[in-house]
Amino acid sequence: MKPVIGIPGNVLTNFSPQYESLPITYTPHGFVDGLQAAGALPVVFPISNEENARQYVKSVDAIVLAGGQDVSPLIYGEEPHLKLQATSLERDRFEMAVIKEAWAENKPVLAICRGLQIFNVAFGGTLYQDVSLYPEIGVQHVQASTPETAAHSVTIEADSWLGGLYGKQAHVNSYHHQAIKQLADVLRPVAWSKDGLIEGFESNDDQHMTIGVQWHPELMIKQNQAAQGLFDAYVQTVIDWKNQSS
Ligand SMILES: [Mn+2]
Repeated sequence: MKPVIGIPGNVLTNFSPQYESLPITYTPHGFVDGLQAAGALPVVFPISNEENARQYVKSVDAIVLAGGQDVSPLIYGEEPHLKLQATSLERDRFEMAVIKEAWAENKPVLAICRGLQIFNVAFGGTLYQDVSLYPEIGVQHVQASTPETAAHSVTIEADSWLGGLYGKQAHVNSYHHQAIKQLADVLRPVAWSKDGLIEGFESNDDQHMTIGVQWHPELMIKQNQAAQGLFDAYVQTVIDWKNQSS
């Protein structure tokens, strides 16, 4: 049996004249391609009431959290700064419920970009609402080059899941104007850009399998072996995790 991996989806409005602006539930296709190529069956969870998160999580073996909107600063107790971009409280609340449920059931989570940010906030962490407001954050984190291009380097903790995959350094793409400020205490940082931002985290304990990356492997799976390799390794980890706990 292939592992089934749930991806909480997003809603696109004003999609195309063809659909007369009918809202569309979706996930970026790179996640589908990356997980299918790795031998998993991805399924999309439409944004839903928090009370449905439990049944959705029970229906899958693991979770992948996708990119998208800014996380609403109301959730971590700040007012929106002028540079805040679009948010969705409905998506934030549903994804936090999915995250909490996956944590309670010890199901693996791979959190990508916004996924890393909402996971951090779900467990009490905070975010920089816009990294351009902080002169000390000097690396270009919203890259001008195309998505399959590696834009900046990250230093990786050797003794970590990501370190086992990438080694001590990797070159990654970067499309985030927000970033982790205070890391949630259930997490440990395992990857950093040269300006000191946390670009990757894992869970602090052995009971949970959580991997967060601030970059977008799903946008470079065709060009970058390590990017598809991350999905391959995650799906293998999900299989091993399931076998070990059953
Ligand atoms: Mn970055």
